[in-house]
Amino acid sequence: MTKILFKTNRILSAVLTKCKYSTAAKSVATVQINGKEFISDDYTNVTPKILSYLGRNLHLEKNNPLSLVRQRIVNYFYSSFTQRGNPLFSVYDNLSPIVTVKQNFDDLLIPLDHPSRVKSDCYYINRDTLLRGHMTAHQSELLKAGLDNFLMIGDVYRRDEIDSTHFPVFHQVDAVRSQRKDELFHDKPDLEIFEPTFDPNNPFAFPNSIDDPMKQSCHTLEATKLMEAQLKNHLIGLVKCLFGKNIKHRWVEAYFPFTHPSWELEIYYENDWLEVLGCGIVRNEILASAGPNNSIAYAFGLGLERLAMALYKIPDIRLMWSTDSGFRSQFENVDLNAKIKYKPVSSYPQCKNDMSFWLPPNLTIDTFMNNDFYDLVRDIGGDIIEQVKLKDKFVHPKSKKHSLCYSIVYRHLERTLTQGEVNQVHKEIEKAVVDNYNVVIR
Ligand code: FA5
Ligand code: MG
Repeated sequence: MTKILFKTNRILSAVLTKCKYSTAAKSVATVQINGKEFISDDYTNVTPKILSYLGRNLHLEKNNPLSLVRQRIVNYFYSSFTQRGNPLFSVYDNLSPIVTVKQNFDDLLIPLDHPSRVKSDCYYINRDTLLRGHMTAHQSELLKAGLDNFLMIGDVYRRDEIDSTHFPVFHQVDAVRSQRKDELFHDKPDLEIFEPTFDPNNPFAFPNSIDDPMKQSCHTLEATKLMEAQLKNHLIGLVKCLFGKNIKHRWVEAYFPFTHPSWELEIYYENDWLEVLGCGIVRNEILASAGPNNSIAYAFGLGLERLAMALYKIPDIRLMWSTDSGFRSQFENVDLNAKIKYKPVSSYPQCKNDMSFWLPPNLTIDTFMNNDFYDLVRDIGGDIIEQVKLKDKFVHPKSKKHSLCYSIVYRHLERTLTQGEVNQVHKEIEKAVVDNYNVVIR
């Protein structure tokens, strides 16, 4: 378990160090990551616990289920797309997860008021820099570098709920496939990618509208439909390659600011529909700003954890991080395409403890940030936190004081926790909650 002191400000105490700049006499708080220094500000919300996941690169770790799924996906793309015998796609799986707001949002046309930007959903290092929330953050820079077919694979960071399928760090594979007219319509030379009213050499001359649900106004319907057919065919091919040809799937209309039209692919797994990826036709503004102004592209992003959990029947997302040999050996030196079913090493019991507190007058049950609380619990409890759930909200009828009750489920994946041990961690969390939010434990 990580032991971190939380005094007045839990971030300041552990990640930030005061340093003096020679030019300015004022002292500035900074965040140190891998020897690099970032000046912190009111947006800083990365925690020591979250920063400790940087560099683990589970997707590249030998014998990790995520790595096996990654290799199968890369192989599928290598073998499906070749040019004169060489793979068409290039793979980027070692890009730094520290990105700018411009990369993660602005370059992808994500509006300033889009919910994905808010502080309570992202891990910001400061106002300009964050841990990427999706691999799409690298799309523009790779297009600018002149690439047209590429995969981007890596760890992404989101502040989210805590349960068996959610962890604040997960892994995505993102891809872009672009084509020019001669490739897309090689046997149909009379068809065009762009509408005659649109001049691809002057792409910003008229606004590219997405009002039509079928296509972007700059594209022809034929080009959009052919790209959609190829995109869907390749992705269905991918899930069939992973899960077998009988896998049930369905397409759901979706919205992403950086693609239009957009879809999500769901597979039927254990009696329920599971969303595995988002995709669509890349907004032409992004392509045109990044360079290629005579092509059309599709893009997708999928989550490796969901696929690995479904493929190998892994019941808890935290297991991906396990270094236990009982877990790891099951994925050692295996044939990539072999059917592996994870055998639980043993299922250790859960311990449940509730935590109720009165909020101070400056907070209400509606303004109290659940995600801040989840991070704090995870920071103190570490990986033995299996689930945190808001159980009850309450306003006292007379005193008008606001109260919250959370249930915290503790479970160690590799041994039995004693109630005494859990109580001690629970007490430490209570103390940190009191110190950070000025609450009164009930
Ligand atoms: C995105 O992240 C988009 N960038 C995907 C995209 C790329 C769309 C390019 C269009 C073009 P979304 O937030 O839905 O979208 O996440 C994509 C996939 O990541 C999901 O389908 C799911 O498989 C996985 N994923 C998302 N959130 C989680 C989570 N909390 N835990 C595990 N996997 C997740
Ligand atoms: Mg989604």
